[in-house]
Amino acid sequence: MALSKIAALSTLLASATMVAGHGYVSSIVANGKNHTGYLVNEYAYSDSPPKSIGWSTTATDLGFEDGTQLSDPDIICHRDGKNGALSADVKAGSDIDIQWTEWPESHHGPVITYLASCNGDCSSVDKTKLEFFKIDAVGLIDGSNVPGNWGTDKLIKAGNRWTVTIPDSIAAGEYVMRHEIIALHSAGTKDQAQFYPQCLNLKVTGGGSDKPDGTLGEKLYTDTDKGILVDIYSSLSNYVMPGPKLYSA
Ligand SMILES: *[C@@H]1O[C@H](CO)[C@@H](O)[C@H](O)[C@H]1NC(C)=O
Ligand SMILES: [Cu+2]
Repeated sequence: MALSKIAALSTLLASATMVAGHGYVSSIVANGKNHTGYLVNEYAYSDSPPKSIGWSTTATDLGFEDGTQLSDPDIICHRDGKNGALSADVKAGSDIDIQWTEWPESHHGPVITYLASCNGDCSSVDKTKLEFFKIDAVGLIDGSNVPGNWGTDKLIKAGNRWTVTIPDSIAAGEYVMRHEIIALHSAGTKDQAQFYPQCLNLKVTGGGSDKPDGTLGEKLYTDTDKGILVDIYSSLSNYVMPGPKLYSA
């Protein structure tokens, strides 16, 4: 075998081992209805994938963005993220259940959810113009046993599921929900935190009049934020959640 082939094969094997067990959002339930997400390991190989509320991505390795990509458009809705064609109706003030396919226990870190108004139709909005406000974030729940009990551990325990409440104070309209896990198992080294953003379109009904200020996706984090460059194996007593502060009505 040519050397280059051996190299390619071993890279493939290494990455196959590395990504075993990473997940993605395969569905959500909103207003009692189950909506299929962008099934990346099927749709990315299809010539005519079904329309979805989930944004498409080419991250078929189920991989991540790293700390060098925090001002790259790929951080917004994952690798080559492109608008979902559909959106899920949801009443303001109600809960959304979010189903991940799986999550590796070792990949501890926060689970964070943002919304950004599309100011119109999310199926055609320019993602680089979306301004995200944070509606939910769970980081370190209990740091007593290193590396601690994290949002990801809660997610796994719930069956790789997460529940988030859509604020009842926000104005009706279409929003991109950016739901993200940040895996911190290697984050003690600069740029080694792993970002797994997932985008899904919502159409919020009811609600109030709030139009919260938000932050562009490419401005959410820097690679030296306290919650991004952090060694979770040094007993932490608290964790500083990265990104803009939590929205409250
Ligand atoms: C949607 O339905 C699928 C298939 O029954 C199920 O596995 C999944 O958990 C449901 N999604 C949610 C968020 O409950
Ligand atoms: Cu991994």
